Amino acid sequence: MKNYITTPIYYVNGEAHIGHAYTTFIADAVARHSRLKGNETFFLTGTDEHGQKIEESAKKFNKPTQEFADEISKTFKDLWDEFGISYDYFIRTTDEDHKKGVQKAFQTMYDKSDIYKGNYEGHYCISCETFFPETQLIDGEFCPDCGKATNVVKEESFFFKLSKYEDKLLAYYEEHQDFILPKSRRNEVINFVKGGLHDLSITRTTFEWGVKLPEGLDDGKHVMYVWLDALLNYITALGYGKDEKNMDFWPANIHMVGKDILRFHAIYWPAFLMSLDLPLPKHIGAHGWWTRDGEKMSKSKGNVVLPKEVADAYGLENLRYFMLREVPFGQDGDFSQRAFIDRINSDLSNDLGNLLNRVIGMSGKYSNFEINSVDVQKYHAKELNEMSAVIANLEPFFDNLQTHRYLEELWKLFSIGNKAIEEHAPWVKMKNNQEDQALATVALIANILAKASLMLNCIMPTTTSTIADALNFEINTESYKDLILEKNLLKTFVIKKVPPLFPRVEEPLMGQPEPKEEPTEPEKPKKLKGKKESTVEEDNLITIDQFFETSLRIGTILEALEVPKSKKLLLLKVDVGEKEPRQIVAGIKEYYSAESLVDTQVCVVNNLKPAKLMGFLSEGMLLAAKDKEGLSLMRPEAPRKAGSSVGLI
Ligand code: ME8
Repeated sequence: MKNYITTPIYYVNGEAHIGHAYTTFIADAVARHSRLKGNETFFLTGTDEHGQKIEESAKKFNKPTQEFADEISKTFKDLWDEFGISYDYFIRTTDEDHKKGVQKAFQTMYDKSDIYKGNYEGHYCISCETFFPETQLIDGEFCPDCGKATNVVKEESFFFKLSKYEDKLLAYYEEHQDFILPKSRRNEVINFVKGGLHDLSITRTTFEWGVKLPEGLDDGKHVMYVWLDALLNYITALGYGKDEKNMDFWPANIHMVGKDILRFHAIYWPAFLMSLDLPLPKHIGAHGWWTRDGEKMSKSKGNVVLPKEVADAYGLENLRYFMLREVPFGQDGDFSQRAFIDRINSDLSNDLGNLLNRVIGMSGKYSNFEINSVDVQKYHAKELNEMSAVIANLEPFFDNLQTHRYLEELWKLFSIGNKAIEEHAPWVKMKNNQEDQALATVALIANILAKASLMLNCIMPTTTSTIADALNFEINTESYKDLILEKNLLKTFVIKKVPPLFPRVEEPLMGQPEPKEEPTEPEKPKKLKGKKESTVEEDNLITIDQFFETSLRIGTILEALEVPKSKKLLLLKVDVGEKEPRQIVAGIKEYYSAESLVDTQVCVVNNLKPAKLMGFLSEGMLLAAKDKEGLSLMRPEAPRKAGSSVGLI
């Protein structure tokens, strides 16, 4: 099967921010997954370089427009290269081949009588490069999309007969229910079309930075409207108007876009294609908007998040994971470092990283890193079935671009693995001379990690390749077929040690650095007599890293209430130094009254998965000591700042 996947082509009026990176990451994941499944795949990205906005930006920087476009286009290309984006072609709308293709399309539509000359009178938003009828403006003047002031435009223009395609478009949406993804966005497009389509002005005369009209129609006055020029990139990149070399990839499987430009892709572009007698793309995927700490990102506010800065601080693949896991496709999402850190620590470090460390540790200890054929099926039929069921349900989430659900489901594999280790306690089996059982558990974990890596590869390509390397297999179409489609297990394998993949992050890594303490001369230790050898039983010991997987914080109780109908539970609001207090449901009602707790301090386990107790969400637990006589909460000896970490000394 041939699959063609595209990102929008980005305007060259500023550098890429995390919004652009998000679209590119999802499209890249779709392209990688398609390739892994053995499909012939063409992935396109590039830059949109014409139009009044770019011409004006170049003027501001006092640069010739082409030189300005060259510079910014290069920053996009360099960033995607540095990020390992697997594009097959990077198109620029200032490429000569593209311009020729656009002229051919214009001529074809003109010959079909879909283009005519008239006069345009109305409002134009330069920032959105969009015409608006007066009825749509805010306060008769401002752009309904970006809120900026519009300009009054009165000029001769060529028009595209968009109105002619109204019924055909509506019929197409009706027949192709999944043309627009998520489906929740369909209605907004349908209502727009039902509201009546005006013919579209597709040339401008008041500036020059655009594609000229085809030879016979060019009078030196008109240049093409930037959106006509831009949308056509999706076919000129395949050779339309030139050698048609890759036109067999058309129609696109998916155009990935932000919700801001859905209308252009779901209305204008299909109408242009109908006019050109070309098939329509199979899907338009419109994702939501990223904000920063709840606010729209803008240069003037100084709150733009630069993807390179984030990737340098937290790791590129952690960023890909976070963005695709955190937000349901189609909905808006907020970029907060706190949420990002929590994802790294809980999903990546605790769940995935921990399982990998455990398999490496156990295989080293039990069998010198080599596992020969063991009967996983015999001892772990239940887990193997659970694993297959999770994997069998995964693909539809990905196909519908619900990457957050896809990853949520995929993570169930790690719970199956971690639970199996607790239940089967292979260290006990080793002690009891049941080595085959212990090794079967290790092999189960290796298989879980191998299969999960194949499914996670499109989102975390390098990380999963490292995991595959540690498990001595390669991620490719054959192994996908073998381990996922045919549901086989790894046979013989040698496990390699790899350094921990997901170091925990304790404090935000971007913004103001924490002040460093001045180093002081260490005091010489006094001579003490102590034990030379440990007598602690070895088997259940943990390393210091394992201890640090638990995040302990000092919390101040702000509010305490009794949970109705519960003998044991109190509902607490606890300040743990975050923006919002945590809600914690604690089983301490028999020992403490609600009132006595307010304004006291406790020690909170801060990185537990939230759970529901009697219908109340609990986002942590408290440390306490309990014996026959009663229960005491663990509290700092003297008051500490809420959020101070409780560690080892
Ligand atoms: O619109 N959150 O280019 P553009 C999420 N050249 N995504 C965001 C975002 C945010 N805050 N900001 C930008 C154009 N994006 C045209 C496209 S296609 C034929 C022509 C992403 O540079 C999102 O994908 O303004 C959005 O649609 C795109 O960048 C707009 O990029």
